[in-house]
Parts: sequence; C-alpha cells; structure tokens
Amino acid sequence: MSDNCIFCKIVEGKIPSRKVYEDDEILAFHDVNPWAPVHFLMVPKAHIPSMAHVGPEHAGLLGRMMALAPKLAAQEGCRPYPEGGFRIVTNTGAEGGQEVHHLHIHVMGGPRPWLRG
Ligand code: DGP
Repeated sequence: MSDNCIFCKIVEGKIPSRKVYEDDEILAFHDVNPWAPVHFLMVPKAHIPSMAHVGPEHAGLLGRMMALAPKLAAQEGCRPYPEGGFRIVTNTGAEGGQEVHHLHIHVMGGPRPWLRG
C-alpha cells in the first residue's frame, strides 16, 4: 500500500466505492466519473504505480485481470460481442492521460453515444 494513493485507500476500504468484484489480488469498482453507461475500473490490490512499472513478475496478475474483464463487463450489462462489446483502456503517465497513479484498467461499454471515448 502507498500513502496518499486514492486507489490504495479504496482497496483498504478507507474510501467507499461501488464494488463490482473482489478477490485476493484484484478489486473492481465503478468509476466515479463514468464516460459510458458501463464504466468500471479494475485494480491490482498491490500498489503498482502504472503500466510503465510492470515487469515479467506481473504477467500472471495482468493476465488474470484481462481474462476477468469480459466476465465482469457482461455482469455489469455490456451486451455480447459483436453487437455489444466493451473498451479497455489503461492510461499511463502524464502524456498517457493518467491521473491516478495506481495501475488501473478502465472497462467501458453500453449503448452509444457515450459522454467520452
Ligand atoms: P486515469 O485518468 O486513467 O488515471 O483515470 C482515473 C479514474 O479514476 C477517473 O476516471 C476517475 C476515477 N476516480 C478518481 N477518484 C476516484 C474515486 O475516489 N473513486 C472512484 N470510484 N473513482 C475515482
């Protein structure tokens, strides 16, 4: 855990969130500023600042997060592929548009138009 990290505080339950999924190493919760009818974030519970900090030791964790995303997208109301589907985004660093420096995957979907994206 990292001091002053919003997502660490959410993982620890110190800041409330609308939970989508939780296991020993992954938490998913609704984005506070949704761009799309479905918009949730998936985070590793461990504090990894960004995708730029990922190494081979994280391959299993990231693989599990990616493999979980379609299941959670369907659970949250994304229609099936190909008519439905979803978008996965991971902003990385200032020029990548990252605002919260705890690795997270945005999962967005639902009927268009969306607010952004
Ligand atoms: P990014 O730009 O990729 O770092 O996006 C960070 C996202 O995190 C942004 O869409 C808003 C969301 N967010 C920021 N603070 C909170 C919070 O306290 N709770 C929740 N649920 N989402 C948050």
